[in-house]
Amino acid sequence: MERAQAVELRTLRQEFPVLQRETSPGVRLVYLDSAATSQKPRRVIEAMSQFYEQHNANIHRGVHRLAEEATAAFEAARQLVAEFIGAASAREIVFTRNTTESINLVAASWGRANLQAGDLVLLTEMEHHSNLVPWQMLAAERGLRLEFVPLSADLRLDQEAYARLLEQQPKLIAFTHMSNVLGTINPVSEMTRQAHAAGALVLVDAAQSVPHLPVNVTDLGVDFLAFSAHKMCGPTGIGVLYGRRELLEAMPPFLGGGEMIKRVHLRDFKANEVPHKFEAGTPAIAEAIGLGEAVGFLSEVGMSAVEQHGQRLIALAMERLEEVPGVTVHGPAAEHKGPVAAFTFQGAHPHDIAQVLDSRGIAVRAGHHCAMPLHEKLGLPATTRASFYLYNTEQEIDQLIEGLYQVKEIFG
Ligand code: C6P
Repeated sequence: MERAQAVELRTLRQEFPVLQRETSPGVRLVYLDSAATSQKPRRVIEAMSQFYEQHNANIHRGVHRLAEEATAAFEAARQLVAEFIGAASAREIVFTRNTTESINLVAASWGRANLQAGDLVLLTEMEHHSNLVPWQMLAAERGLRLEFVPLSADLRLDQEAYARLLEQQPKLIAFTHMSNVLGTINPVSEMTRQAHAAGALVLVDAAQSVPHLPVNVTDLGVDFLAFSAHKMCGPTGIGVLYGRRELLEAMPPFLGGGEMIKRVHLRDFKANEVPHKFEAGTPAIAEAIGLGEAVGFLSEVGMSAVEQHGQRLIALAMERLEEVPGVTVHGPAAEHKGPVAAFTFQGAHPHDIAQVLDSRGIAVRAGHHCAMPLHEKLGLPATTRASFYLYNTEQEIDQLIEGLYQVKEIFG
């Protein structure tokens, strides 16, 4: 039985120490910036401290007791991550620093080995800079063509335009599962099926989806999938690249150094097996263990329960935000969105809105959210973004709305 069936999801707040703090005397923190980074439950913090207090050693090197314990804990975390996203094997899980590094790894390794001048890489107009710039860099180096699936009028992806772009036979389509600005959830399974039928591989930026939805790479059929621990109750400094094993095995290494080799001579080397081939140098060991603990926590809560809670919150937030005169929420209808609401407020700059909210203990993000081309497309220099996670409550949405009425009073 999923734990959420026995425990009210909102009581999980108690497990997040930072959510108990005040931002100034008498002002309790209302954290609505989980799309930037989530808060961490006590058990993740404790798992990392416990590692440093009891087991700290480098991994895959020593034969002493601590080195063996550290190696076992690190590899156990990899296994937990593999099971969490439905990968066939832990060998398909490469630990990186974050989503950004995972995408750069594919661009630098698979991209350089497989793409030539004139080849087409398909992206979309709603990508985060992490899934644009690595391809722009590779396109400049290799003479690739980049094309972009446009937005539809309701701020989803234009699927007819996608089908037409596939006729140009791209080598790769790289797109986000869930937009960090619009909240749009893209139909990964269907888009992947079409891409494969057209002969393209698929990379999914799952930085925002793995924290919020059940994601199963085998069911989705994707070739690569990238995400970050810090947005899913885990620590900063560690991310994941899932890659289909035969693809990873055929790819050249990304960074060179210790751990990624089997043998080294003065003039050449033999690369290690996957996934170690892509993990040069001492990795983020405590962070991997923290990620494993976060995965355990989310699995106990149940990702369906996390998804349903997010859907309830975003539906309510959209309804309440749209009642505030002058507020426009940018994104599709709530049923097509994850729990992210980026909005503008007539007469008030997004940074001013964020500052007024901050004075009331409410943390939101203002700016372009690392999606400048998307904001350009929307004709907006910036938006204010409230994002929700499993620890947020309906009462916090009330507090956000009250804060916005204060913004209205101040800025007219
Ligand atoms: N978005 C946000 O506030 P990193 O920084 O590598 O962990 O994740 C990059 C990234 C990639 N794709 C998407 C869809 C993302 O949302 C992010 C991170 C944060 O929206 C920080 S810019």
